[in-house]
Amino acid sequence: MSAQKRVAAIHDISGLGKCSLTVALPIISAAGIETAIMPTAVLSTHTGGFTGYTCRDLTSDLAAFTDHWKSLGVRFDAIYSGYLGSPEQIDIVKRFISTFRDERCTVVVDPAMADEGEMYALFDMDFAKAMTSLCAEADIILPNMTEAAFLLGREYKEKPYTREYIEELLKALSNLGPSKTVLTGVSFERGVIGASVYDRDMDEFFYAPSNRIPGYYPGAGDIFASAFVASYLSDRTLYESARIAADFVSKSVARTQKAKTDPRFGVNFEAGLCDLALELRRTTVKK
Ligand code: PXL
Repeated sequence: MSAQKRVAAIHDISGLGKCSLTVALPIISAAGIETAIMPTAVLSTHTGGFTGYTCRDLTSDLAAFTDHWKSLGVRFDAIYSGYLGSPEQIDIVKRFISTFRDERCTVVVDPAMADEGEMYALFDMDFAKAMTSLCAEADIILPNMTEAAFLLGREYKEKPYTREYIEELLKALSNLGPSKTVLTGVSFERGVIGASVYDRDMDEFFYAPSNRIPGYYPGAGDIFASAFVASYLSDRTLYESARIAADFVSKSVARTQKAKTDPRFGVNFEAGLCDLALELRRTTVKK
């Protein structure tokens, strides 16, 4: 058996509402990959639709976390960052990347900060600028359509999109630095939404479509990104990883819609973990 891979996941812990580390851990673990976690804050819930949540910021612990891990001589097959609380935390993640990056480490940045044309509560355009500079350090970024607009300082456009528009956007995002870009929330026609992928090294575009279920499902982007990381580190290609992640999210949202639960509490991804694990155990050769 080959050595177990290890991911460093840098996100908050939201106690209720299934997002960030509470989805990254189970999804990446289901792929048989070790997940070391650096929690950036502890909240009672995420900020998307709840009021009265608590938030304990852990910024002052993060440099010592990084230094302690370095002293232990560990390495990571991927560094995967998501929701971060401030430009200061973004600087700490940059330092983490420069401390641990090696030739076999993939840096994946999910610039979690906005959706549906709006910034999440607590963020502003200065944060978006700092996030753009973090994306410049990544190998792979996974913005949604709103985050893509804010990263580029452009106006957010509503769906449906044309292929030309999406391909131009993907190239502009790639020009920020990352060689691979996975753009979510891309819809060319009613009833279908998916992820568009651009690999600059190959100059190739792909589209991974799935059924669109109307409504806002907080945490779905984090579930997509975590399933993507799990798949990519399981030696799936960039496109295959986006397809597996899009399918995993779409099934999770469909289950939740069928159960008619309050979407703020997150989607039912747990029921799909066994199938995801089985799919990722099958061996394939990376191109
Ligand atoms: O990426 C989703 C997310 C994660 N963590 C916190 C959030 C959100 C979205 O609102 O508020 C704390």
